[in-house]
Amino acid sequence: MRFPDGFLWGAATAAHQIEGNNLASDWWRAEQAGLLPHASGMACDSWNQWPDDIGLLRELGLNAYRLSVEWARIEPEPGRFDQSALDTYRRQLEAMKQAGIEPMLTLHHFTSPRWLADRGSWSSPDVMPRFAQYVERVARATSDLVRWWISINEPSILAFKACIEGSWPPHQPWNLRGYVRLLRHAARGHVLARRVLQAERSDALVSMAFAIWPAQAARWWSPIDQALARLVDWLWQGRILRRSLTSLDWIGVNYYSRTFVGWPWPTRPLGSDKRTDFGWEIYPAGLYSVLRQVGRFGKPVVITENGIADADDDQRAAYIVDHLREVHRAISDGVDVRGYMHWTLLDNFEWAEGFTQRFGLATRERQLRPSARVYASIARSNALPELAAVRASG
Ligand code: IFM
Repeated sequence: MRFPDGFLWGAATAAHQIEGNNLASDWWRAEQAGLLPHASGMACDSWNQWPDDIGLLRELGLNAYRLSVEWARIEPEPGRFDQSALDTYRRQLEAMKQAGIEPMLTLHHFTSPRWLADRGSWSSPDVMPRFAQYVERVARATSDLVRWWISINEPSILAFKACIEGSWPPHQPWNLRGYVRLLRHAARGHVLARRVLQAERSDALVSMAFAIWPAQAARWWSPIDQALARLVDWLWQGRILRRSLTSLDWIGVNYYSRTFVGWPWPTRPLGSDKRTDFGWEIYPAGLYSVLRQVGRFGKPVVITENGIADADDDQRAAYIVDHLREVHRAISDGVDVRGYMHWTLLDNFEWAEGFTQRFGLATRERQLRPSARVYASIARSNALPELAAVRASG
């Protein structure tokens, strides 16, 4: 089961989750104010220990790394750009290039500068020119080193958590207007970011990373549940993807599991009993169907996130292999999949769950888990081994 030549084998991270001391961000402020159950603190201290992170990628033989730059660090006050922060990111990118690791750079991964939050954050139209200005600074400082870009990570999750559930900054439960505006501004912000990036570097490849949890009818025989599943799919994830299609050079897919929808809303977990520490159902076949679904748009696709909370590492190796089989199946059926970024390199700050959910190929102390070796051997050989061999090797 070989993968195409040049396939990108990587890991993915996000600045707030690993860097530590993200002082000027809306998340930091909310954490300190006790509006969130956990505080990120030093996180994985990657702001200082990034050479070790790159060392891990090298040890694993990965040829790609998806990381994010933090807007709050780069522009801690409106219009004041911190050159030393940009220089730090540049050094990381240079080190990656020297190590033969292709960077994939995310420009916005959930967190925003406090000053932006004070002005209405992504629900205010002011965000769009501000975002474009910030992207321009990042592009000027780094675009010679970066070809693959992600403008915004999982806008639908951000909108849901911030403006429906209200559990994330800016904590606005059932602000439907804010929800719609956030998604609209994210879509427009992406278009502006792409324009800026391609003005700086004409071969820049720009996407968003879309959280795609296929919605399925809780009771397959119920027309109401089926209609609801289609509606949720469309409102929650399909709409922004289709709306942005003409301005996507490729499609970034974050896939973890599926979701069941019905009326009345299902109160107990449905699907199989195979679950992660987070309680998410392990459902590799869903990745195949998502890849087929987005493959129809005829653009290159990258799995920008896929991973498992598994503190004792007894499920991760099989999880990786089972999902990669589905990726391989989609490629064999004609989907132009270019890469796979495993979420995540290190156990990190998992947002409202703090450090309780361990998604890392390595611990915060940078100890690689046994499953990381399985992933490394797949990446090195650019092929999937027989499942039996993987299981036997533990
Ligand atoms: O940790 C997150 C990441 O920031 C965005 N996608 C889902 C991951 C796991 O919950």
